[in-house]
Amino acid sequence: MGTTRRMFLMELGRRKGFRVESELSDSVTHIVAENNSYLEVLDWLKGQAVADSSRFELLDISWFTACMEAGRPVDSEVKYRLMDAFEVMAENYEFKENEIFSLEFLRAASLLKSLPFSVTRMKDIQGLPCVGDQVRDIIEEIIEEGESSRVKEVLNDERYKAFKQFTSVFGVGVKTSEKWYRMGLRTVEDVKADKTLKLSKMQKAGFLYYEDLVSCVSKAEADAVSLIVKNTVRTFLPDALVTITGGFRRGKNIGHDIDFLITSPGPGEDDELLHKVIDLWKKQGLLLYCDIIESTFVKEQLPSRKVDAMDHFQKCFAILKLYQPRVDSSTCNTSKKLEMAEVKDWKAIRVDLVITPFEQYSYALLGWTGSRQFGRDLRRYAMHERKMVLDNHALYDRRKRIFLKAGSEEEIFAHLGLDYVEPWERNA
Ligand code: DCT
Ligand code: MG
Repeated sequence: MGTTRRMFLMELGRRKGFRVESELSDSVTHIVAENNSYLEVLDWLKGQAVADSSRFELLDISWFTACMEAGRPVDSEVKYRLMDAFEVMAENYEFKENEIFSLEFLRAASLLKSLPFSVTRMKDIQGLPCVGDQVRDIIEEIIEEGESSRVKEVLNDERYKAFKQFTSVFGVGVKTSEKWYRMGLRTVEDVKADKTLKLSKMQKAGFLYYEDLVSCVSKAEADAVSLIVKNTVRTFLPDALVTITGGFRRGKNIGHDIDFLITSPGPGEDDELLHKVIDLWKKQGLLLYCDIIESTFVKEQLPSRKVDAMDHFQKCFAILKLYQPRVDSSTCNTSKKLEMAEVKDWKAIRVDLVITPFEQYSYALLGWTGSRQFGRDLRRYAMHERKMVLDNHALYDRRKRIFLKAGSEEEIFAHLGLDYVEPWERNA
């Protein structure tokens, strides 16, 4: 993996009390790789001067992230190899815009995550939902051979590898990737080097801050940004409610961005708040990029019936400059001080701000907390089992033809006739 990402993950591991080495030595117990197959890592190991390579556990990055989430080493069994395989398959189908197959694998990954036991034999998955033929085949291969030929094929596929790189850039989706791939481009470097390409403002920022943005956001960084957002919002609106949503609210320790929901119990709505916040950050030199989208909400409009519809809130997709604490320079000599002055002391962080009217806040909170899959299934449940339409703004009872008000997430679950599900239980 890239240097910045590796440094970031190593630092994260150390902060969680893990011992992380960058060189292979006899003290190493687990080897973590990203975007490499089991065989590739084995090949690499052969080239290293170690007496006995069988004592290492070879693991994928998904195992490492699971450990960071749990705060301890988790069982390194077939489960993580399977989840990783499913993620690769789902992603590859997403790149091919085959939503049905992509969902099949995402659901299978969720199912595995929620299983209270480990899968070691085919018998373990008997009778489970969400296990279609494709999923079954891969489980069988991995249980029997330790890896899947189909997944390996995808990982080595030229198109998959190129799309994986392209879509890792902020502002680049499947459509743009397709275009670049057809032009013969294969890597992020290829795109950067091609001066004839017309990039959007978003993509330009994506390339400019690429290293920082792919390295992920830690919980500590999320907390630091949260303080900045709260302080800025409250200078303009002292009683505003600012809540972290997305993966961090679900208890995740790392994320690709930080999502915030902002509302105010006071009378009237302030369309200007978001603009004031952004202007202040601009003045303070903290704003690296921003795209403000105005509200398109129409009063009394029925909730969207599409499970993946965008909501209508006023929002802003931004990149903020987060200054990072650095070593005290007062004890350094002059040349060291000069050297430190040149070192970048900030990190670019993706931040989403969403402004919601107070009476829609609980629905917005439920929607923006995610996970995407949890939200999608909750909407499907509402529609098919309750004849209700749920989106990020409201819940509408189609039989009674009324909107159901909710002052908390608990009330929304109650309207749906479901037991309350805590945010950290919504990861699958
Ligand atoms: N969401 C939504 N409408 C959107 C975008 C997102 O309702 N237009 C919901 C779905 C999940 C949640 O908001 C947060 O979205 P992400 O930030 O994409 O996901 P995440 O779960 O926070 O994961 P990550 O760690 O990758 O940010
Ligand atoms: Mg997020």
